[in-house]
This record gives sequence, structure tokens and C-alpha cells, in this order.
Amino acid sequence: MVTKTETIAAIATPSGTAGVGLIRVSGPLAPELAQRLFRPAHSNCTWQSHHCYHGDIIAADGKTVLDEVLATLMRKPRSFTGEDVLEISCHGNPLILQNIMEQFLALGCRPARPGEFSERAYLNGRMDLSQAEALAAMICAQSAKALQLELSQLKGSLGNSIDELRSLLIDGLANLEAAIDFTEDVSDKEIPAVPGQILQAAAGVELLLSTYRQARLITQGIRVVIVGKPNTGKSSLLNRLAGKKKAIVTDIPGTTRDLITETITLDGISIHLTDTAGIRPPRDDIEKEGISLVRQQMEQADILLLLFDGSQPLTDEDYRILEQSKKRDCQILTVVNKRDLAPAWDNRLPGHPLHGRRLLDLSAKFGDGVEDLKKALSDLAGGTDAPAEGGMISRLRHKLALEKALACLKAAQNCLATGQSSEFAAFELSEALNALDEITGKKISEDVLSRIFSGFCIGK
Ligand SMILES: Nc1nc2c(ncn2[C@@H]2O[C@H](COP(=O)(O)OP(=O)(O)O)[C@@H](O)[C@H]2O)c(=O)[nH]1
Ligand SMILES: [Mg+2]
Repeated sequence: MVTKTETIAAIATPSGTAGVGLIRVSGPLAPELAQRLFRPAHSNCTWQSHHCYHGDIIAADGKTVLDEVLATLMRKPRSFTGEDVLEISCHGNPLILQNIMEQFLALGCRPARPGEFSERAYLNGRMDLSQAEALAAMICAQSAKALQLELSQLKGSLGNSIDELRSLLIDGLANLEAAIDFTEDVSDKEIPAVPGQILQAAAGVELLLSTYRQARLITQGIRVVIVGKPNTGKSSLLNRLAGKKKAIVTDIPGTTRDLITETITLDGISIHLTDTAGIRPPRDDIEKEGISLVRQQMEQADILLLLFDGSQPLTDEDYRILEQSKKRDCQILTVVNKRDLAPAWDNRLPGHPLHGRRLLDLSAKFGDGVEDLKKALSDLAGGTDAPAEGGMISRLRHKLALEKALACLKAAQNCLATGQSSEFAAFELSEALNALDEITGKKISEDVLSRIFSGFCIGK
């Protein structure tokens, strides 16, 4: 247990007017501040831990009533931070919250830094680092699936998977160390080739790594960029998917110049849509700027939605966009719009530039086929898959640590397979352990820690 002498305080609810606001205090002064600033409404206030008491908050002058509140003291170590914690639920007027905060500060607290409550919880062993990160991410989660994933990590799913891998490695190390101790007595041939634990751990690390793409999609959502030449109906399609008129639709080519974005949710996954300027030789500087923005967007897309007009013959502009899209390393959905009008081309004909490609037909104007497009988007995003059992990794930090662990495990296998001394393999295994410990925070540098926690909200 890390003893912190400073008592920290923060308003934990968002700024602005609300029914209720919450102030959190953590540290050794919390019980004394409860006694000093709270006047109970009933005489039975004994400050039992985790009990909620009704009364007034009184200013440090001992007279002025600041608000009628509920106060709860949670004594260490059974609190969120592992320290004595006082929570005051008051009325959610920013002036009241500020007034109460000032009393705490006047009596010796200091304002908490972002994430400092969680940091203390981690330092006091109330949660591991992966859980603290999940907590911060859960607060900001944008979709139901993301919420579910972070909650499962908060409950320890990733930490448990890492613990299992750890114990495999510790057993593996024990095996190797036994081999090192008896190396005098054992001829080369008798040294076990590769302890099963190493193979098992490597497979476990690979399994976790394989969840990254899916988990990123779940937590970050997926970027879909709609591209096509002018007048294919890109803006109409964005409006149709968004279910509202976001982008201006006209029959004048080159109407859209800025990027127009909208986020929708499909099957619990956020889909960030971007409508772009039609790609063609630009007619003026504004259009030129707009088209250069499209190119940047194409670079960042997870899915490129190529839109063609089915009612007009394809042109060189269409072919150019098609060629450009082939250079991109992302998923591509090829969509043909205006299927309410007579078709002007047929990709089933041999030699057609879109021959053999799976096309989605729709009418952005009237809505036919749009449900199929949503289904296709959701399938590409893996929207119908439930999050994997056990841990999933959605943070780059975790991915990098696992990649490091995997590289060490492979190196250990290689040492043993090539008959090198077991000591080399043991060294690689302990490096793999260190990499795993970065995820749960068992072993981590101060810098990394402060970078992680500084991204949190105040009051969390
Ligand atoms: N008939 C028909 N017209 C459409 C359809 N989608 C868009 N349009 C029309 O095509 C023109 C260009 O549409 P817009 O969405 O502005 O295209 P953008 O330049 O690609 O953004 C407008 O007159 C739209 O009403 C469609 O599915 N069917
Ligand atoms: Mg447009």
C-alpha cells in the first residue's frame, strides 16, 4: 500500500447545471473534513463506513449553510482509491459545487489532477493498470459494444488472461532454471526441447493479439469515406444513412467542397461517415482544396465507399477513382446509385471495368437498397460478432507489449531449438514476463504511468 499524505478533492460531475453534483475527496483528511463541514440532520450520524448521511454542508466559518446534501464516508482500504474517501452529493448548481470545493481546499485539500483517483486506486492495488485504462475508456465509450468491451476489461478479463500467461511463463522459467542448475549432470540430449508452457503462452499471446483489429473497430468505430465523381449522389447517400439532411444536395456538379461528417450506429458499432467533394479536374481553387481533402480522407479510411451513377455511362473520372482506390490498403464497398432510373451499363458484360466485382445497388434518393448497404457495412465492421470470450485488446500500448512478449517467446524457442544454453532462453522468458507486466502495470515506468493517467477525466 502506497501512503499518500496529500488529500485530494475534485468535482466529479460534468460542469453545468444538473439535478445532482458530486464532490469526491480522497486521503487522510477525509474523515476529519466530514466531521468539520457536515452537520447531520439526525443525531444518529456515526460515520459508519459506506453509510449515507443526510444533512447540511457548513462553510469553514461554522455558520453559513452551503447546501443540503448526502454524505458518505468510505474508509480505507475498502474504497475506490484504497484511501479514506468522502463523497458529497449536493445540488448540481456549479456555484454550490464550487463553494463546497473551496471549503475543502481551505481546509488542506488540493485539487486532484486528471485521473488521480484512479492512479491512487492502481497504486494501492485496488485495480490493475488495464482495469484503470478500461475505466477511463468506459466513461468515454461511444457505442453499446464499446461499453461492453471496456466493462469486461474493467471486470478484469484482460488482467486475468495476462495472469494466466504469466503463470505459464513462471512455470516455464522454473523448468529452465532446473535445467540450468543440473546442467553439469545433464547431457545436451536430455534437455527438454521446448517446455510446453512456452508454446502454450505464445499461442495465448497470439490469440490476444488477434483480437486487436476487432476490438479497435468496436471501441473507435469505423471510418467510412464516400468517394465518387460529382453528382453520383454521395451527399444524398450520407443524408439517407444519417436519417437527416446534413449535406446539401443539388444537381449542380461540385456542390460539396468541405468534408461533411456524421456518426451513426449500426449493430452497436459507431460508423463515422464522411461525404466528400466529387473527384474531377477542379474548376476553381475551392474545389481544388476540397478534392485534396478527399485524398487525405482516402488515406485514413477503414472502408472506402466508391459510389457510381448507374443511370449514366461510366467516364474516365470514374475509372480514375477506381484505380486510385486499388492503391489503398483498406476495405472497399462498390455501390451503384440511382437504381430507380434505367440502367446505363451492366458490369456482367465481359471487359466491363467493374466486371466480376460485387456491386451493391441502391437508390439514395428513394431509399431502396440502403438497408442492404447498412448490412454490408456492419458485416465489414464485424458488427454481428459478439466480443470474444476472455480478454480483448483495444489499446496500442497493450498490442505493443504483447508483440514484445511474443518476440521474446519466439527467441526463447529458438534458443532451445538450436541447443543454446538454457540461460539464454530463461533471459528471453523473463523479458516476456516484463512485457506482460507492462500491461497490468506490475512493472512500469513513472513516465508511462503519468502519461496514461493524465489522459483521464478530472474526478476519476
Ligand atoms: N433519380 C435519382 N437521383 C438521385 C439519386 N441520388 C441522388 N440523386 C440526384 O443526383 C443529384 C446529385 O446528388 P448529390 O447527392 O448532390 O450528389 P453528389 O455530388 O455526389 O454529392 C441530385 O439532383 C440528386 O437529387 C437517386 O438515387 N436517384
Ligand atoms: Mg455532394
